[in-house]
Amino acid sequence: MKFTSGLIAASFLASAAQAHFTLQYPQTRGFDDDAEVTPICGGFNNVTNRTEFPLGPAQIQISSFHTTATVLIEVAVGIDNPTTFSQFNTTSSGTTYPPLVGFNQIPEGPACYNVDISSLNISGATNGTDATILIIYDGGDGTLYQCADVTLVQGFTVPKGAIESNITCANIASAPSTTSSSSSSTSAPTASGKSASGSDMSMTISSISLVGSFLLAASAYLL
Ligand SMILES: [Cu+2]
Repeated sequence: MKFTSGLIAASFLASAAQAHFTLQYPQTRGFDDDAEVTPICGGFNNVTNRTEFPLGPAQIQISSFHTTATVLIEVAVGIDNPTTFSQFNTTSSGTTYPPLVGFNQIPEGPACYNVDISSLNISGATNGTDATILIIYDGGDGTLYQCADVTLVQGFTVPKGAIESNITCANIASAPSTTSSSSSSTSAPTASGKSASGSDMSMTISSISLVGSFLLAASAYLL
């Protein structure tokens, strides 16, 4: 991966006609590339389908179509159709819990995460509880959203074939706090070997863009 001026150009010129990212598993509430910028669920405001999802160990897979992107995955539990960011990462009684995946930076291609909702010890997250998983994504052309509506099922495991078999799912520790931009992942994939002279600048621009784009999302934790 090279951070050259091409990356900057790509960030500004990325066409809405090209996919930003897709959600492979669990099943998305809906995907509309042009509406993906619309909070909080990428233009899909109503729950139309709910699939079973493990209450325990599970995987979430997306496919990313930007050279580099940052991913944040949150869950709302016990709410039929969350409509605001403040309904994520917090119980009905106001207790906060961390995101499933906190500000993970990824290269282009598939990205898979091991998650375990039961490990968050969310009161009210039991067998049969409704939940909505929210993927927030920034590939440099705006903050994008997709949701997946699920029912948490004890003992359920991700069906074979739901996750691409040739990829490794990452164990990403949820960020304990997102009140500071310093908590976001800064471990960007570095230019292998020689880096172009514009590397530092494009990285800086990229970082500024990411921090700005995620401020709204991050503020949800503070509410
Ligand atoms: Cu995009």
